[in-house]
Amino acid sequence: MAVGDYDEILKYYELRETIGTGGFAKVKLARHLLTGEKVAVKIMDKLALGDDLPRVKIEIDAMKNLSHQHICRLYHVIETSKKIFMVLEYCPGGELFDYIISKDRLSEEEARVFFRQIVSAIAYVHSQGYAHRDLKPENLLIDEEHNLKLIDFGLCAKPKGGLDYHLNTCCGSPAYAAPELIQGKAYIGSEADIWSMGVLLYALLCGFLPFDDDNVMAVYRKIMRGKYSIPKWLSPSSTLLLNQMLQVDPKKRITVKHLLRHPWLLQGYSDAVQWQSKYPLGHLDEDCVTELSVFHKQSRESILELISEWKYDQMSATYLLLQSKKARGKRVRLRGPSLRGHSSTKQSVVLEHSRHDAQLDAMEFTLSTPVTRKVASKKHENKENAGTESVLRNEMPFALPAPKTPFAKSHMETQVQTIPVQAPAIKETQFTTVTPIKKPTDPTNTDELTPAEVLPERRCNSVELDLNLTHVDSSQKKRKAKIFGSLERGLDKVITMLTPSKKKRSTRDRPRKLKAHYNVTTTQLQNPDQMLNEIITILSKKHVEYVQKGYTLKCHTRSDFGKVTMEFELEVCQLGKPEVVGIRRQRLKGDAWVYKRLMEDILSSCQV
Ligand code: H91
Repeated sequence: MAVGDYDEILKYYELRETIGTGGFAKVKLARHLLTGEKVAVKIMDKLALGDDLPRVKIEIDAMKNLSHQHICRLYHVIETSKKIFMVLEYCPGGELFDYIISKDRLSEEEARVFFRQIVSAIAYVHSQGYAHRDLKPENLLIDEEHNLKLIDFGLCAKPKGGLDYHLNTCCGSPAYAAPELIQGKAYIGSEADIWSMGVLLYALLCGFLPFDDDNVMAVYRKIMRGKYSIPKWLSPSSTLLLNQMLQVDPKKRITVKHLLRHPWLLQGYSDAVQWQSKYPLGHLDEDCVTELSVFHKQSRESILELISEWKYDQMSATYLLLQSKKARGKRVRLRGPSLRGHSSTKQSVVLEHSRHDAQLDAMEFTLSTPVTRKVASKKHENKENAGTESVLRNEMPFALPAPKTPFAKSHMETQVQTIPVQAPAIKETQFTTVTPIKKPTDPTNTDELTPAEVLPERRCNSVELDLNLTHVDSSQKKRKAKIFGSLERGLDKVITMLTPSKKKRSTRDRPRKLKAHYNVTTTQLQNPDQMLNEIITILSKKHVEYVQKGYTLKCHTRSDFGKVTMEFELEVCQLGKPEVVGIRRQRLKGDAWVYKRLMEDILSSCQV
């Protein structure tokens, strides 16, 4: 991909490493140059999107209308001839899914804190006339303050006549889909969301899914019967609430209105769930407007007018990021062109990060001092886009998306009341997916090595994954459970971001120093090289392909047909107090529950 595709985004943001991939998108960490705030940038290639393009339009339109404390904020949309960039609120805590599995399951108290936030977000979404239709723990992210933010509105719907109107598209992830949706009946979006929330609450409290099997049809049958097991640790009040949400007949299902003051959600709280937005778009913050008018040397009135247009351009982004800065108790100040702090004088400039710099620096995420260009202060809009045909503005026919996430069955070691659950024998071929890894040809994507760049002995071939846990003895099972629990339990501190220069050195010659985090497994080893070698041996044994980059192993699994089914990273790192080696893991692509089992399998084979 030509570097030119990134010119526009690099005017306003410093792009950093890829933090995830969601189906057809790549998500990168970035920094907004004017505010210095971290953001997540979802990057999509228009050509590659193909039939999924309408989904992107749906997501952008929905996110422009939704402004809520528990919904990931959209700041900026940049469309070029080839790419669509969505600049989003950054959530350093990652997915709720990873958090649940790191603790096996959540206590009722902790589940309640999260579930109140989920109910708040969904009540707001429904109040705005939308149904989300893809609620699952992978679509809830944890922010800096340990609050949840709902993402992925690509499957959401806003029926023309209001939410009481029926929908027909069957979408979302099978395991979370409501019975009426699976049957292909016309359904009410809000009722289907309540069912998915029931599945989600079950996953929070149990650490596995209520309706699960190796075979998708079997999952559908279980959903239609509506019978699920009730592990012994579930309290009667949790069981009752789950039963009210997981009613096969949508008319018998509890409504959001009743959820807001349901006794289970009120336990330990004096108030009903607050669902109204704390950040309605109609109200503009005085301090942020003042700072913008001083910075741009324009009257408050003209700034107010510009912000109120809500074009999701640099003006919207700067305002929203200033507002988020203020909400976190930081100074409402805009920076000059240099991020390195040499110059903080306010100038009316459009930042233009040199194309050449981006090419050279992307490898190690260093950013050279951007070249600046003076422009008239009112012309902050990107003129370069003027001639580009906008896909987002065009009316597009609605294409029905195919069901998205493959499902997988979770293993269960607990006593169950209604259904006997056998451990799964998952083979890699049993989950479908996705696009094969593309060779990264865009120079800003140098953090992903192509196979050609890898030493031959560091690569291995894919055969079949043995994720069958039935043959594992119970002591080993306990160890597996511990891998995600143990020391990192409760430690939800954010991995300290390394400065670019530090990063340059550490990713190559020595492991990074990281803080304990729920995505980091603590080991008893002190020698990082020994740990690295051990992981490499296990990966080879499990037929997981990998690319080594310093102490990071970029891993992927393939189906029998050669398609990449899962992508994840394992990084050997150095922990402090006690000074031991840790293993950071991050899922980039693939089914979350299948990933969970693979991680348990790999890490239990290491000396952790
Ligand atoms: N899953 C459905 O992995 C598989 C950190 C991280 C931090 C983020 C902010 C926004 C988004 C993702 C973030 C993120 C996709 C975001 C928002 C919207 C959206 C998409 C992503 C993954 C993709 C990467 C995500 C998690 C979900 C991390 N991610 N680590 N901040 O549509 Cl609205 Cl795709």
